[in-house]
Amino acid sequence: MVVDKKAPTPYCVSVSTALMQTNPQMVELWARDFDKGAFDNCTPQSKLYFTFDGAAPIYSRVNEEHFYKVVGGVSVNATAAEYAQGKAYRWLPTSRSAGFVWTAAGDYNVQVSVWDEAWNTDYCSVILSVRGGNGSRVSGTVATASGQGVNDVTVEFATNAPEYPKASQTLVNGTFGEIHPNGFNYTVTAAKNSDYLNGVSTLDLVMIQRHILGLQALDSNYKMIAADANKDGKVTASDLTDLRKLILGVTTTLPNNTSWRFAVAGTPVQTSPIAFTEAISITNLSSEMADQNFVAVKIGDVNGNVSPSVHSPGSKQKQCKCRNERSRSINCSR
Ligand SMILES: [Ca+2]
Ligand SMILES: [Ca+2]
Ligand SMILES: [Ca+2]
Repeated sequence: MVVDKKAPTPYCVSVSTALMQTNPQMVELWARDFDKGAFDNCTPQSKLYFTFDGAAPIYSRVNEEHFYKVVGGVSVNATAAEYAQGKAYRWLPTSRSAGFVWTAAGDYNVQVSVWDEAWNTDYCSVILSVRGGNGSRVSGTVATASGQGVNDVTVEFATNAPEYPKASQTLVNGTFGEIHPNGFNYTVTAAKNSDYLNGVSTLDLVMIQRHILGLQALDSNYKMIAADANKDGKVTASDLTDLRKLILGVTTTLPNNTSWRFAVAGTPVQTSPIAFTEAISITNLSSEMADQNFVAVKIGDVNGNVSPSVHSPGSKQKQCKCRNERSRSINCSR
């Protein structure tokens, strides 16, 4: 039997975050939020424990969630109220990490302790920068080029803070709007990847074919994005192949593309190759920002008959199967 007497090697990262808009304002962070790849000679990384200030959870309760504090060098039970005031720790066995609450803005020296399964420990010191809880609302609309709002689009805000990225869904009219902490840079993206067949028919194939043959060019750059089914930056016969398989029911998705793509409204779409801006960049959010809009492009639909408020992914195909139980799927997908 080998006894592990060597402490883990901590590897930590400083963190910036903001107070949440709660009353009273607070932010809860997990010791693991500061980990950047600590390792040990015996314990695998996924089995390491993380706490603050060298304070271990109550050993007999290590497999249950509990609040604890250190009194005279010993970990003892604490209350949720003490935790909310930043006077105790919370142990979460599922993440093998302690949590702690900060209730005021400021820069803090934080000691993150890493423990192996033999309870050897070492720590690293990092700086936590907690910013004031003031936030600003960022809002916009996701709509097709013809102005129809698209619902259930996932709008994601990313920034360098542990509680991010954060995502929300657009409402039935395609709008989104949420308060985010000031003082951060954000990258905002939109995504929707359901119901590939929505709005895609043989008429679209005909129009794309006429474009490829030079008989009638697609008359908007957004239509070029829609026609580029295999997402290779150009509109060719390969796109027709992928779309035809979709229409015939041979495939239910496009192998190289999502069902929707989103361009930042008001930014140019280049067509050779097809290229466009897919993320909104916000620098140092400091005040309300409205009209952060995206243009939604349904891949494969160049004549614009997509239904922008289809809720459940694949609902059309399901209905179709019921109606055509005895017939081939080729009949039902039109
Ligand atoms: Ca060890
Ligand atoms: Ca293509
Ligand atoms: Ca169409």
